[in-house]
Order: sequence, then C-alpha cells, then structure tokens
Amino acid sequence: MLLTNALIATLQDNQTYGLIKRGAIALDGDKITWVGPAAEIPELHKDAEAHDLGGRLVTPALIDCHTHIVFGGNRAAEFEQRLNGVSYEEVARAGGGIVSTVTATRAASEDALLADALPRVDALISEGMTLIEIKSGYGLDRETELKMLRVARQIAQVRPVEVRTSFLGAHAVPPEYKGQPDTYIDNVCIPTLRAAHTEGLVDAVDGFCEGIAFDTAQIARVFDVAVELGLPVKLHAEQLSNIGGTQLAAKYGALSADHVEYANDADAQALAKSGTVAVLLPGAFYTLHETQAPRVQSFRTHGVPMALATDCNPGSSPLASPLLAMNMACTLFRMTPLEALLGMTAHASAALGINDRGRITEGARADLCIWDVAHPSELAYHIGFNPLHKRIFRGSL
Ligand code: DI6
Ligand code: FE
Repeated sequence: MLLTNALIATLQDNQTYGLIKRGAIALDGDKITWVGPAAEIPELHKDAEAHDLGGRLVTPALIDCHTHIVFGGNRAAEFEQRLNGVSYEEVARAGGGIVSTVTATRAASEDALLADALPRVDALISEGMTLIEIKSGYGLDRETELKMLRVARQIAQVRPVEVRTSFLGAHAVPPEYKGQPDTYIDNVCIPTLRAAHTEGLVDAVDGFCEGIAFDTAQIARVFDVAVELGLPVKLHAEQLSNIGGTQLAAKYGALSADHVEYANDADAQALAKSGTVAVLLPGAFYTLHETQAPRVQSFRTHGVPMALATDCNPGSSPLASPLLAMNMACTLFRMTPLEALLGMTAHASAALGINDRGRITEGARADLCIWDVAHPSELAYHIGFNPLHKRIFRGSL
C-alpha cells in the first residue's frame, strides 16, 4: 500500500515534528518500508495500491502506556456524593473508594468485565489508539488478579488493538489484610505474580509506592521477584508525596516512573541516568484537584523522556480520551504540543519497552493515524473534538 499526498509528522527526532509536506509512505504487510517526499518515491513502490490522503496529516498511531481500563462498576455515585458535601472519609467508611472497585471487580464475571471495558477501549480506538497497556490491581486476590489479566488479554482478541499487561498486585492493601501490608505482599501479591507469570499473563510489574499504599521496601520485594522472573518493572511514584519511589524505580532500571508530580530535580537526574521514562497523567491531576504539577522543565533539562497516558480508572481518572489527555498536558503541565504528541507515541512506546513503533521510519510497525487537520499542533489544541479520519493498524486501513 502507498499513502500519498500526506503531511507526515515522522517524529524522527525529539526536537521537531519531522514534517514532510506532500509526503508518501509505503507499507508492506505490517511494516513501513519507505517514507519521504512523494516526488522521490522509489520505482519499486510506484505500482503499489495508492491512497491519496488529500493533504491530511499522518502521525504514528497513539499508544496509551498507562491504564486501569479493566474494572468492575464505576464510582459515579461516590463522585456525586462528594460534590453534595459528603466527606471522603464518610465515603470510604460506607465502603466507597478503591475498595468499592475491588468489591465490584471480584463480583464480576470475566464476560461482564470484558463487556464493561470494551466501550472504553472503543473510545480510545476511536481517537487513534493501537496499543494499550492494561494493569491488574483491582482484584488483590489471586483469582481476581488473574481474571483481570485474562480479560486484558482477551481485549486484543476481540478488538483491533494490541495489549500489554502489567501486574499491579501492589496497588492497595485489600480489606481482609487491613493493617498488614507485609503479609499481603508475601502471602498474596508475590505468589499471585508468580502464578500470573506462569500463565503467560504478565508483560511488566507495577506497584503503587505511596503513603496510602506501599513503601519502597515493600515494592522492592515485589521488584526482586520481577527481576528473578525476567520481567521489566514500572512504578506509580511520587503521585501524592515524595517517599522515594522514583529513586527506587531508577535503581531497578524501571521502564517508567508514573505520575511523578512530587518528583524533584534529583529524582529527574536519577531517571535520566537509568533511562527511565517519566509518564505524566494529567487526568488524575485534574480529577484529584492536585496543585503540584510534575516538574516538566526539570525533566527537559536532564533529558528524561516524557510519556503521556490516560490512566483510565474509575477513581482518580475516569478518562478515555487520549486527545483530551494531550490537551490537559499542555494546559495544566505546560508541555508543548510536540511533547504531548511524542508522549502518546514514541515515548509511550519506550515506556513499554517497545522500540519498533511510535515514529514513522523505515522498518517501523505500520500503526498510523490519518487526521483531518492542517498541522500537528491541532491534536493537542482542540478540546472535546476528534479529528481522526482513519486509523491504520498493522498495515490495515
Ligand atoms: N493511582 C491512582 O491515582 C489510582 N491508582 C493509583 O495507583 C487510583 C485508583 C482508584 O482510586 O481506583
Ligand atoms: Fe495508575
């Protein structure tokens, strides 16, 4: 296939969009075989099935590198209660908060979890998503953690999208282990990780390192098992406070440190040194009314790649729009539109340890988006407007 008459944002370096006007892209199967100005199309691609894009913009397809998109129920009732003046503690005492999602996820069948997740997945796909990372972490027992991961894997069977899974057993202490986080880690989290790995359900290991979740020593025990199993790690770090999660992630050569609102300059330096991507999640910042924005300038100064994701989850980020996440990243975090696009493509791919996509270059995966816009800055500029014309997944329009 040959895409012609396109404005191409190749994203070949991190400094510019790498724009090619009146460009063409040759695809063979699920690979990009050539990209350049249409005037220079090599002879061998000239008889390919050509699609005139009418000057539309082509970018790498979007990648959501941080979601909790599989979960039972939702927390709209609790959202409404809080806005009617019921305190967070009262909501929690009435069984609300993350525990209510754990209860609903445990109670849901695999089919019901899948059926609930698909409309959210479809929302992502409708904005050009071709790769979604999905975490467990609302089961917090062996059966339900495995169930969540199986549902995540199933999504890629029933939708034209690729899925990467992260085991997030260290997300919260379940009610039955209240006050005994270490026992939970040893008796449930680690054995469940081993079981999920044996079943081939885990691509990476994640944790929530926070005062309300697990400390660095507890996360380190989980990470040690990940290392033993040959699995890469990533971490929810410094979301609400600074307790050393980012430094721990760097020490383990993590793929990514996520949220990082409270990460400081030394943390940014550590991430740069370990080649760890900072994943910024403006949906959670917005929903929680957080005021400490991640130190974008510090990440820039130290050369830490910044990815961007929806964090789609029922509590802190009920967001299923990558384009809105890009807009929020610019408006709330002062990222540039170029950084936002890199954050949902090339750097998102790096945050998943994948290096064959996210830029338009020879040999890369043919996962592309065709947009009805005149310039890539428009992708982050609009609010609640989806200019996707077509998505190409594995070389298929
Ligand atoms: N950080 C978050 O913001 C969410 N999980 C996490 O590790 C919150 C999850 C929830 O409230 O359901
Ligand atoms: Fe998260």
